[in-house]
Formats: sequence, C-alpha cells, structure tokens
Amino acid sequence: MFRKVLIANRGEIAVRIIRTLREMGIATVAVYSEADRTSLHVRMADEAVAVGPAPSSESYLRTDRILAAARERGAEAIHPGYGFLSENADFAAACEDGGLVFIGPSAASIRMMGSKTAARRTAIAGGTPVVPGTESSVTLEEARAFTAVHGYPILLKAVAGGGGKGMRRVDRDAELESAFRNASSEAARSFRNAELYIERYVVRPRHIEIQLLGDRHGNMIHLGERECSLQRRHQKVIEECPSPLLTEYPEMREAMGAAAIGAARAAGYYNAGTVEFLVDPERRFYFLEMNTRLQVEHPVTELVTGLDLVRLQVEIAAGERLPFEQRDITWRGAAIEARIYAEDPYNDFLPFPGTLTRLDRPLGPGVRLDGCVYDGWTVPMEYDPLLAKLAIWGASREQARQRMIRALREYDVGGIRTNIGFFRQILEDEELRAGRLHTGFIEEFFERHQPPQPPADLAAVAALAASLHTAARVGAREAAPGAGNSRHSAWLESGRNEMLR
Ligand code: MV4
Repeated sequence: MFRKVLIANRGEIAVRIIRTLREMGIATVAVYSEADRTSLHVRMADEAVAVGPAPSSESYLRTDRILAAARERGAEAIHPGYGFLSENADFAAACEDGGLVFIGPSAASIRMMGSKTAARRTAIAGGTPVVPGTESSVTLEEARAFTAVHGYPILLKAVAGGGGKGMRRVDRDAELESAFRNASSEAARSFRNAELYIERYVVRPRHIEIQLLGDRHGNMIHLGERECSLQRRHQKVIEECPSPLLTEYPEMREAMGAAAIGAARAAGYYNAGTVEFLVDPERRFYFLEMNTRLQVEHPVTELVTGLDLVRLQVEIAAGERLPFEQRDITWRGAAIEARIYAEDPYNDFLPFPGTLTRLDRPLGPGVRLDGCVYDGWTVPMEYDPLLAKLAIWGASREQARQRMIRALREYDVGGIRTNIGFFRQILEDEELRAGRLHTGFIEEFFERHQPPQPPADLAAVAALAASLHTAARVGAREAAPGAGNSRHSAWLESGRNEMLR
C-alpha cells in the first residue's frame, strides 16, 4: 500500500479524501492556491504545498506544479477528486510516465469516454443501448439528411461536450441551421472542438446513473444506481439512492447494472466510474455518457451499500483485487444528498461568497456532513461555492426525507446566503414525496411554488418573531395543553434563533 498520497483538489472532496487516507494510515499532501491558504483541506493534511495564484488555470490545473509537488514530497500516488484534472487523460498519462500512480482509470479509458461519439461506439460494442443518433460527428448537410429519415425532435450535442454546453434541441427544419451554428461555435469556445453529433431528443427523461467498481485484474461489479433527475441548468441539486423508479421496478437495476458493466468492459475500465443513463417515460433506458472519476454524489451510494469508495479506489490503484463479488453487494435503506451552496436560490442561484459569521451543523441519527467550512472562514470567490454535502440515511425513503428536513432545520449558516431554505421547500413538495421525478422538475417546481420572502431587517424581524413566538406559545398552551410548538413557522424559528444569540 502507498505510504503517502497527494490530493490534487480542494474543498469538501479534498477533505473527504484526506479522511479516508488518514483512516488507512497513509500520509497526505495537500496542494493549495493563494485563495485557499486558510482552507480546511490545508489544515487537515499532513503537509501542504502552494501551487500558484487563485485562478485554477494557474494552480489546481497546473500539472507541472502538482507533479513537482508530489515528487518533492515523496508521494507515490495522486488522487484527483472530481473536476479539475480528474478527467484529464494527459494528466493521468503524465502521472504514470513520471512513476506516480493516478488513482483512477487508465489514460486510454479517460480519453475514450471523453469523446462522446467514441463513448457511444464503445457502449454499442459493449451491448449497451444508446439513444438513436449518429455514431460520428456530422456536418449541417448530414444533420439535414438524418432528420429527413428520423424526424424531430433532435438534440445536437458537442463531441467533446458534457454538462450541457454546446447542446441544442431542434424541433423543426427551420431551426436546424441556426441551432447547428450556435451549438458548434459554443462547442468551439468551450472545448476548442466544434464537432457536433445528433441524438433523438428524449422527452421528460429521468437521469439515473450506475456506480461501477473494477479492479486491474478484470473484475467488475456495480453498486446500484443514483437518481439524479433533480437538476438545474445541468447542475445536480438532490441525489438519492435507490431511485424511486427502480424500487418500483427492481429488475431494471439488474438490466442497467449489466448494461453499465458492458460499456465499461468495452473501454477496458478499472477503478471507480459511473455510467449515466436517460430513462424515458416508457422506462426504456439509454447510455448517455460515462464519468471516469469519483462523483460528487458518491456518499449516497456509500450510505446504502456501507462501502467506502475512496478506500476502494486507493486499494484498486495499489493493485489489489476487489474484496467482494457482485452477490456480496446489498443495499440497505435509502439515502438523499443535498448540495449546500453559498448562493441565493431566489435570485437566480447567484453565487453568494462571503465570511461565515455563524455555523450550526446538523447532527444526530443518519446524518453525514461532508464539508469544508468552519466558523469565520471566507468562502473564496474563485471557485464553485459548494460548502458541504448533507447526506442522510433512513430505513426508508420517507424516513430519509423526514430526517433531511429535520437536519436542514438544525443547519444554520450566518453571514452568507445558502440554498438550505430552498431544500426544505423542495423536500416538502408532494411530487418529490411521491417520487415522481424528471429533469424538468425544478423548473416546474418554481411554477408551482412562491419563494419565501427573505427577511429585510433581521433585528426587527427577530423582535417581532420573538413576540409572536411568545404569543403563539401562550395561545398553544391555552388551546391545547401539552401540544407544544412543533408547528411554528420558519419565521418564528429564525427569529427565535436570533434572539437566543
Ligand atoms: C439528453 C436529453 C434528452 N435527450 N439527450 C443534459 C446534460 C448532458 N449530459 C445530457 N443532457 C441531456 N441529454 C437526449 N438524447 C436531455 C438532457 C438533459 C438532462 C439530462 C440529465 C439531467 C438533466 C437534464 C436537463 C436537461 C436536459
């Protein structure tokens, strides 16, 4: 096993990786930019190396400085986390060329899945169903020919894409040319590759992904699915395991698991990876893409399977065999994860970095909090303002949902805006409770619900809330002795919390 590992990342995922490495008795080397001098991952690691100024292009994406830091400090392996260099095939290759182990798949697998058309061809070779479309990039004329045969709606997608950039839905001939040009120039700007391919547009799909784990000896298993249909502008908002749909149709889990393994085997895949599927309203599923990294939402899989995916990644990278087989994997209960962001959900989710003046964390049964913040820390403006992931386990989905609402009520962050209140609203939603999820859910949610008005003057509100609270308590005692105050509003609760301080 490795004695020392460098973590080429920041924020909550760097902290999460350091925790497992510490449990394994492996020394840790953090890297950090000037903006992250005081960040938690730097404090928690055994050693830390500065790799450059705040912009990630000058620090967390600088392969040369990161490799130099690993060599200088005697690290034997590099964990890339997610984002940054995690799906950079050249970086994976540079690690191996420099005698360092990249904790992830081979550079060849990353490269293959990085091209969405190559990924589709690989999936087809592995016997995995893909959305009907083209197997290579197309010209505008070829796009016209495709729609003449297959009709509309279609989705133009960037070959080098992912994350929705360079993607355009087209519903009729008249729109095709301008959509093609727009998508192509957006792809060129985002990925320095203007190539587009075509898929049939799947209407109101669910997004369900399968977690895979393979060792370097040819063994591969799946760890079930995550339901990731709740997204906003291609950013996941809530993830859960299991998917309410597959709880209803468990035979789909086996079929999707086998399909995911087929695609990954065709890519010669090892380490942890995720195959994303679209599921249409008739419950047909289609390969969408493969993520060749640990994912943000991996904790829900960990909570339900009882496994530590980072530990397994490290063991696999060190050449060990998978310590179990498919039949040993069991799923217990249900888990839901909420991504807690410094942002204003009622002002177009604008990032809201700043200094934390107060931090009360949720605790208690079934609560897991993967965070990177502490009281007094300033959230840097330069990066994704993810503060923490609140992952909740319950014996059932409904228990996990109720527990999540309880935990969100305990969660109190001051000094910045967060999406905590928004999650409380979403988790109370009847459609969510019923498990009727699809990728248009969040948009429709905003049509169904009015945003709660944020308090304008906290001090005045606190005073008012306190007096209302007292009145309500007296009223409640008189109306129903012993009924307590469990039905008080969020207003009263926030006012009371203010007063207690
Ligand atoms: C699709 C689709 C419908 N049909 N492909 C969005 C991000 C990218 N990874 C793939 N995406 C989609 N691909 C076909 N053929 C709808 C989406 C999509 C979506 C997918 C998953 C989660 C949220 C989404 C929101 C809008 C569109």
